Amino acid sequence: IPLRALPALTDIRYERTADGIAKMTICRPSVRNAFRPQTLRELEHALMHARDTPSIRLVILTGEGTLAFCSGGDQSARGHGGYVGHDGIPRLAVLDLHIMMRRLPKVVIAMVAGYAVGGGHILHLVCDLTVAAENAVFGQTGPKVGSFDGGYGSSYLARIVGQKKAREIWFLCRQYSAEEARAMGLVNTVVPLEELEVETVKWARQVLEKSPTAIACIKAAMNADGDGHAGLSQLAGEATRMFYQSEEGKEGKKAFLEKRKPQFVPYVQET
Ligand code: 2NE
Repeated sequence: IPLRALPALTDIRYERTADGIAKMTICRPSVRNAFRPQTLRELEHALMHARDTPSIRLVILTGEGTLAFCSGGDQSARGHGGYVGHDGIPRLAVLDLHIMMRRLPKVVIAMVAGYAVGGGHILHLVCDLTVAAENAVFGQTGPKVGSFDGGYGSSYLARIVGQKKAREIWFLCRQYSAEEARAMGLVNTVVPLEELEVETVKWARQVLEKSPTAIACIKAAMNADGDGHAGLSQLAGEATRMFYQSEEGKEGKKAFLEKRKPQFVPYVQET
C-alpha cells in the first residue's frame, strides 16, 4: 500500500516493477518532452512517492519516444521571471527538483534516447547514472535562448567534465553525440537504441542486489562536498536514521517519554 497517494498525472507516466524499480516518463513528445510547471509538480509528487515507499529502491527517469529524453523548460510556458503554471506564478521549480533528486536516498538512473538538451541535459546530469542510446544528443542551449543554470548545470557539470569542457559546452552551445558524452564522463554507457531499456534495467538490477543502506550513505557522501551544509545534513541524516534504530538512540526517547534520566552507560564504546 503506497504511503503517499499520487494525484492524477497528465504530463508524466509513473510505473513500478515488482522488484523495486519506479520508472518516471516525461510524456510530452510533441515538444520533445519539454517540461512545464505541471510536469515538474508531477515529477516532485512521483519522487516523494518513491522516497516514501520502502518497496521502491531505484528510479529510472526517461522521456516518451525515441526522439528526446527532455528538451528543457517549455519555452511557451516561460513568462516574466520564470515558467508559469496554473497559478500564474513564475517559478524555476526545476531547481528544486534537482535537489529532490540529489536528496533521494535511492539511485536515479537517466535512460536517454534522443535529445537531452538545455534543462533536459541538466536533468540527466543530476541523475546518479546515465545509460544512453546511440542516438542520444547532449548539450546546453541556454545562452541561445536567453537562459542559463548556474547551479548544478554549471558547477557540477564542471566537476564531471572539467572546467575547460564545461565552459565549451555553455559558451558554444554545441551538441555532442552519445559517444562524445561517454568519452567526457557525462554518461556511463552507450548502447544501441533497441537495447536501451533492457540495458538500463540490467544496470538497475545490479544496483538492487546491493545493500540499500550502503547505497544511500555513499550517495549522500558523494553529494556532501558539492552540496555544502545541505550535503552534510543529508549525510548526517543517514547517520541519524541508523542511530534511531539503535538501542542507545531508543533509550533516549524512551527515557524522555517515561520522565526519567536516560541510562546511556551500557552504550559507552571502548576505543
Ligand atoms: C530539442 C531540439 C534540439 C529538437 O530539434 P528537432 O529539430 O528534432 O525538433 P524541433 O522541430 O525543433 O521541435 C519539435 C517541436 O518541439 C518544440 C518545437 O518548437 C517544435 O514544435 P512545433 O514546431 O512542432 O510546433 N519544442 C522543442 N523543444 C521545446 C522547448 N524546450 N520548449 C517548447 N517547445 C519545444 C530543439 O527543438 C531545441 O533546441 N529545443 C529547444 C531547447 C531549449 O532551448 N530548451 C530550453 C533551455 S533553457 C532551460 O531549459 C532552463 C534553464 O536554462 C534554467 C531553468 C529552467 C529551464
